Amino acid sequence: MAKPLELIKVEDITTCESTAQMITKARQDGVELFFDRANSMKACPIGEQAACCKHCAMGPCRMNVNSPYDRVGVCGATVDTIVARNFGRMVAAGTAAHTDHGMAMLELFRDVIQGKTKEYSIKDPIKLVEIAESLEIATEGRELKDVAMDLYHELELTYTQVDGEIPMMKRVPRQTLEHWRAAGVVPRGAMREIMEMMHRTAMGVDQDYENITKQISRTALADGWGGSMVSTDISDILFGTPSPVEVEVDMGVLQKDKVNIIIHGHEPNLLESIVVSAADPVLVDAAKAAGASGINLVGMCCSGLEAMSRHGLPHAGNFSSTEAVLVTGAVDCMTVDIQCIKQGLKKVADFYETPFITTNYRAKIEGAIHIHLEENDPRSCTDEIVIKAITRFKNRKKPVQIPQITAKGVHGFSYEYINYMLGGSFRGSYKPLNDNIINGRIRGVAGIVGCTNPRSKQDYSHVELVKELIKNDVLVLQTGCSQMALAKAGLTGPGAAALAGPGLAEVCETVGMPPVLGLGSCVDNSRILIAAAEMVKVGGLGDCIADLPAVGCAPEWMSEKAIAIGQYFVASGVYVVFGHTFPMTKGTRFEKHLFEDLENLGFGKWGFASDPKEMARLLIAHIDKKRAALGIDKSRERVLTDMADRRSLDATA
Ligand code: SF4
Ligand code: MSK
Repeated sequence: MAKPLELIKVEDITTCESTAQMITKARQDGVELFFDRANSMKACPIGEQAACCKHCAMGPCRMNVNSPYDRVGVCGATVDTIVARNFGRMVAAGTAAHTDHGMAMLELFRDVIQGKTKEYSIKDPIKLVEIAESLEIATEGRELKDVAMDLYHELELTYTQVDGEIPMMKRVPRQTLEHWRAAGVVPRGAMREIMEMMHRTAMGVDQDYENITKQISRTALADGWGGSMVSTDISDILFGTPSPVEVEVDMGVLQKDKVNIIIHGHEPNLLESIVVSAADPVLVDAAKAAGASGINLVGMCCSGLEAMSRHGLPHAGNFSSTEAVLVTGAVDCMTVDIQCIKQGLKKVADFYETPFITTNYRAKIEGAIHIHLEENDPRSCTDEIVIKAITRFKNRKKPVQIPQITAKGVHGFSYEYINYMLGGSFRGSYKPLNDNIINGRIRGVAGIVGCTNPRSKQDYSHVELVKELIKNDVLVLQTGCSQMALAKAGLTGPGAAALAGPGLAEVCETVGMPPVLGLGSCVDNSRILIAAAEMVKVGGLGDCIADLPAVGCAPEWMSEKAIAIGQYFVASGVYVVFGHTFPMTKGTRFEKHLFEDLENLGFGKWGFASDPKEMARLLIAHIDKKRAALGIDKSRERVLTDMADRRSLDATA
């Protein structure tokens, strides 16, 4: 039996004003949201520290988190084995999610090349050729279709290669790759790595936490430099590589007099087709005949990030706001594909009489309408979704209450655009970035990414951390739900340069960029890896990724995908700090291995902090350590954000 709901103050749940208004309304309407469930269901203290094993029927075996070495499992497994196995399975699950997504994109690419799918086409042939050349596929004088087919076969190995290095290893900086070879962590195909990870973590197999960690790294690298990277590259080739676009965000983008359709999930093919359906004059006329002034397509979560960066569509909010947006009563349909889709959405959608439509055979939800998106005929699915939304608009009965809050920002940066932005169209280059890091105007680079979590005040850590970093001249790259937290707070526009330290502000002004660059969805973290590889290649900042004054952080993470992402950055040489919680038993040798030893072995390492100011302190200290090692350190004080800064942000928002 769940405990009775204890209502906590809305201001303690979220810093997103729209979401706060909708939580209040949901309570008045008697609708339960995931914030309420997080409040009433306390996390199991043993599970929270990953100290429980249920890998066989001799257990489950629960370790003592206060004194982790006072017992072992029935089979004799130590706490280090148990926690490492649990961590490994999280990485395997996160890697599986990204690689399955990537493989679906690759299959779509194949069908487009073979002419089986006519609804999509190759939008960025230049990127296709660049990726082919980076993998040493001949392009000179060949038909694009032939190059594309060779590229397909080469990239398929990312998933299926049984032995040997996957082709994407050609994009890894030489010294980083040599280090991986020496450490025995160069990935084979993701299917093989995930299979081996699951095998080695089964009862009675790998019971040496250091050896398990090697497979954890290998599996994660098959994600970051494999499945995720293919997903991003193929999405760009098929749907266009993003370039900066000004976008309106927050729940105020819903329009009372229009048919509002929310797209939520991760794969771009659903949204690419629905964009076409929503612009179809027949359907627009049908919407008008129903009394609407038009159709308003709005993105959420990572689908929304893809939609805004490729089409400039408005974005209503991140993971923690997907139930809350339904409470407006203004959503005429929510359609979803894969990942981060709460089952609880169905119940909230039912209350507000909003059609809730799943479209992917891998992600059905009990009771939801399922309209399968057939890749060879996506329009029949997306047209039907639009028709259902129009019908709901026509029959709207629930009162509509839309928070009148919006913000504007610039999104849609990519590795390629940063290259062009910094170096100019004729000789795009990361050299100006490296030069500005070497001369100290930019102190370092931080990837601030990841989810929001109902057990953590929504958006708070993302925003406070990023403010702290830019004030200290750290250039911030963003993906996933974190990007939307900053967008709502007004920190993704050029005006945010007013909050940056003098060096970073000068660079932003000269180049005309904000200090916070949004790079897309959570699968697009591979863009940050490629940017890091380019920084190494350009020179002056060491020989491998581990030498760069670069760090990563997911302050409010929740998904296994985030753990896989964190691990592929750590294995690539980056210091990664997570906030909110960490699936680790404190005081164990495995904890020391991840948080200290890996760095001494030439990788990056993990860190943890629950307060954003402490996260910033850890990240900046690491950047300064790397700068000192490179001999480019200048003594400088860390500055803290104060009330004057807050007022200046309000003025720029
Ligand atoms: Fe317990 Fe060992 Fe079975 Fe895990 S594998 S449940 S520790 S007996
Ligand atoms: S959607 S994985 S909540 S970033 Fe990519 Fe957001 Fe995290 Fe899902």
